[in-house]
Amino acid sequence: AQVEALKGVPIVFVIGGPGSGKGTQCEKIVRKYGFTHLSSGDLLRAEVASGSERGKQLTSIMESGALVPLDTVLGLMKEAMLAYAPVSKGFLIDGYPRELEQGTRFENEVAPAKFVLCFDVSDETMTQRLLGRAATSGRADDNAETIKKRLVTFHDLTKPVIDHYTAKGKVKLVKAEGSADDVFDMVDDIFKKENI
Ligand code: B4P
Repeated sequence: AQVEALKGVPIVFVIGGPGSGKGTQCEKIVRKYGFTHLSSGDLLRAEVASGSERGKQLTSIMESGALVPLDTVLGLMKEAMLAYAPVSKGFLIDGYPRELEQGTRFENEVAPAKFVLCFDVSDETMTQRLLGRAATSGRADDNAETIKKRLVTFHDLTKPVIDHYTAKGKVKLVKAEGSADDVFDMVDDIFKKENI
């Protein structure tokens, strides 16, 4: 059953490879449109930082560049959405779904997504951006070896998600090689056209 409190609230999935600019663009969307931004990666890192039992197993998975188990991510996402549901104008679900089943389970158990915002960037550019972020992020997964594995995970598991929603006519594809501001101009056009 879907979540009653989320009926009628617009939900946008934001996907793309590691370092494709998901988090960066979501911040800009929030500034202009006031959506609630929920990043699966941020939720997982917060869970790790909390020192919880659930968090303990996550660090090594994230360091390996693999996906954490679906039930963990979906559980965290659902909890956060319920907490914000009474005040939210809409949700940006950033970094999710990363595999097909994440999308199906979310749409069955939470609510359907209005559309899927998808950032298209070459592996070379993603690698450069993440290596750039490594200098300041302190993130265990921003290193050359893990980045390579994250790209493999993206091509193997997340590309099929993009194909699936493209076939359903739900994907808004953004070529995101340019500067963050240039990319946002394209994102903004999409949000305007969708009347959000
Ligand atoms: P995430 O936290 O989602 O990490 P990410 O893919 O690197 O995206 P992020 O949003 O942080 O970076 P952005 O592109 O904005 O995932 C980390 C890990 O968590 C995964 O590997 C996985 O293990 C786990 N995980 C997360 N979600 C999961 C799920 N649903 N299921 C299972 N496991 C999950 O920015 C990157 C850098 O590029 C920044 O430094 C930024 O400043 C720069 N940048 C952005 N746009 C730019 C532009 N246009 N030009 C120049 N630089 C730009």
